[in-house]
Amino acid sequence: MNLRTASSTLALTLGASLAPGALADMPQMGGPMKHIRVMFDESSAAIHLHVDDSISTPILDNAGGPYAGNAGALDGLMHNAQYGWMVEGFWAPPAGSNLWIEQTSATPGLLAFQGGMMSMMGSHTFAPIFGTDGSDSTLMWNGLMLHNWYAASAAGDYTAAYNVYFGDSSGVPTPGFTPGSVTLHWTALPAPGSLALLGLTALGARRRRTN
Ligand SMILES: [Cu+2]
Repeated sequence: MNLRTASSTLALTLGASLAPGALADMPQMGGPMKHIRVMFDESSAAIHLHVDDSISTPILDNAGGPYAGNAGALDGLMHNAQYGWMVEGFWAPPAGSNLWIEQTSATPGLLAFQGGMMSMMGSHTFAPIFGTDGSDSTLMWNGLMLHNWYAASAAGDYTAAYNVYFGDSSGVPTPGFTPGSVTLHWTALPAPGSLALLGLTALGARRRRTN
């Protein structure tokens, strides 16, 4: 091996080992924020949830990684954090109550990890939530914008249903209030640009035309 070949081999090796890790220390949301607005109607004592339908169904994908620190929980999984819980209007839980989010059902294989505000990645713990790894199905929520991470290891369509309710410090519902309900949707795709992605994109376009 002459000197020129040796140095270009070294450059290739460095490039391959540095580029992905250096650029992908923290996972990407996967697209624009898709907010679930959480409103409280005091006159009917009911919580209402509204999903932003202007943003299309989030894609769980395996772009990026391996990730630094706790974000390593997403390594090797397709993932997305576009969905964000967001309080709308000026209201507070009744005295002695907190806001709780409960996952009431989900497609088997859908995993969830605790996030936070996208502008404060340091606040994301990536702790398993909503039944993942034996965690509780409920999550106390402080009302600040919350973008949790969803992940899956198998391609396909996933859904999860949630109630948002007032409860005491251990999650026991506060009597007299109607919870809000919502179902969220994702599609898991193995790799951007792959044949699977092209096929599903074509399928999606066909579905839209027939709707
Ligand atoms: Cu947000």
